Amino acid sequence: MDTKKAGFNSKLIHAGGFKDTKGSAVTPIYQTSTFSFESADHGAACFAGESDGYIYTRLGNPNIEELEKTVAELENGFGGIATSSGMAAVNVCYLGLLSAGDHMVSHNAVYGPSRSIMESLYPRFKVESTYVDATNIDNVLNAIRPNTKVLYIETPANPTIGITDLKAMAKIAKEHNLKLVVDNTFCSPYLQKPLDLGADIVLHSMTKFINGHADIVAGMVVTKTEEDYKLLKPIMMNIGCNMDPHQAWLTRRGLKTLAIRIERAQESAIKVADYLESHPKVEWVLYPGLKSHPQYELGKEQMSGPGAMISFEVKGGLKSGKIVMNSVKMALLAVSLGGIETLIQHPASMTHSKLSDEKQLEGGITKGLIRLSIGIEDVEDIITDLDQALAQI
Ligand code: LCS
Repeated sequence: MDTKKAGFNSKLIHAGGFKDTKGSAVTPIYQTSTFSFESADHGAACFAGESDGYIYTRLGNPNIEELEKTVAELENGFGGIATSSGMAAVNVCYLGLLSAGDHMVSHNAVYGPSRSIMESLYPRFKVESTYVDATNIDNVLNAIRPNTKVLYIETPANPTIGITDLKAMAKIAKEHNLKLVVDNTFCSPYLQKPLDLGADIVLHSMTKFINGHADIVAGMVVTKTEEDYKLLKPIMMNIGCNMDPHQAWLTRRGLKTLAIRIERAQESAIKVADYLESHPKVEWVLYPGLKSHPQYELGKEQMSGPGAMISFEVKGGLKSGKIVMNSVKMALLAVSLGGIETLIQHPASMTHSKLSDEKQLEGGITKGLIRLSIGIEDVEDIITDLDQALAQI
């Protein structure tokens, strides 16, 4: 079936274009490192790019290709480049788009390692970066220098749930000849399509909502143009941060239920955010679905729903927060997000612990901030669990 004109849910099930010669409803796992050629000339043609045949799994594999085509179609992009992890996707973009002497501007509350590697490793290759609160457009404009080449945005940001105006970022990128790279992990293409809003490249930690079952680590880069695809694909292939066929198969399977998983988790997250906001022991809650979110209107405009990620702080800061984290009985005290189980974690000492206290605070990551990823359990049970945990303070 040609899914180009199909709806999002139909694409989730049928996109990818793989046809099994035996009629299997599900793509078999091509658990192979290499593929035999029909002849020496066929092998040469495969290497010359004159034949579609597969060569070697690091360069391409039916399961990986099916997933790449599916995510690219969901994001309305030219092509997808699957990677072994979300961090591999981040680094494929950094390495492909930045050279010695270049500069990158980014949001000060991106996923911890996306920032810490840029500030610790890339200066060795003479790449500079500036991190600002990108929810304020002027901060981004003021950070741009003559050597700025990339604008790297995560929205909603991990873990502050701050929302950056992607159309405004796309305008700035165009005016200053920058590549706009957007980490769309928190939304998935179901809730936000950065390429439609003007981004050049979108990336994902597919470990999260896209796979959704907390059983693999994976990443994806989707480019809007063939030119950027041709620039970035060889970086993945030559670094060797490719996916494994089984990892790709599991991700493609998880992706089929993306929409119903997000709908369910989001419906619960709205109720959990309301519950937390009205709880007397809670200091503040940040959730795009709450009117109190500073970018509530912008969120409604560029996202089709508020998602399943909530940050909050209890009165009494970290000391009380630890009591909540240590007292939950159903939610897992674990990092990662976007899976079917509710997770709770402490960014300052866990996901963002490699950033200095100063950088954490400048990015809005307070010591007491607790992050929740709402799963698909019964919402009554999620709230009961939080309620008994908050009662321990
Ligand atoms: N981008 C975002 C927004 C992320 O949240 C993560 C991981 C990555 C990239 C990297 O992806 P990975 O290599 O782990 O697939 N975020 C995590 C988190 O918040 N908790 O644990 C991992």
